[in-house]
Amino acid sequence: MTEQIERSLVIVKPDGYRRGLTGEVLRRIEAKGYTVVELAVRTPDRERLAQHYAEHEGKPFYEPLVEFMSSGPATFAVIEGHGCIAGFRALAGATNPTEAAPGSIRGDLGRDWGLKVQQNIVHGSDSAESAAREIGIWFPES
Ligand code: D4T
Repeated sequence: MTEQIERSLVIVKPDGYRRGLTGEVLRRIEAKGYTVVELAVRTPDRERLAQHYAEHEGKPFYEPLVEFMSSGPATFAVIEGHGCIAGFRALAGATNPTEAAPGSIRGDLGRDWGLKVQQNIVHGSDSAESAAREIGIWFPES
């Protein structure tokens, strides 16, 4: 059991936004019972992406990842609820959409497009520390 109400940063990435999947992702979050407490559509800038993805700097998919993530509008949401960090990652499914279980967002709606970076529709924070850091980057006023 998680005692504290958690917050997680969710991004519907530019591929998900372009494909009109923002509503479907938010529907699944709300159907699960989590609350959307912040919501914004914006094209991610490279400076904040560099902060967000600092752990991946130097990896072969880093440049394609930043290029992809800054390629157009994305939907940023802060969601809230007990256990929502792990809960949303379960809703999202495995990073590789080919391996993501059917029933998950990536398993149902994503696929491998043969590109240098996985276009896997959503991002969700992976820990309470990451969530606090990422929410601070994208919603500094919250
Ligand atoms: P994000 O961070 O986008 O929610 O995805 P994950 O938490 O599931 O995955 P991640 O941080 O390890 O990777 C960030 C981003 O890079 C892409 N990626 C990742 C990729 O194209 N190839 C790879 O080998 C890895 C590890 C997918 C998500």
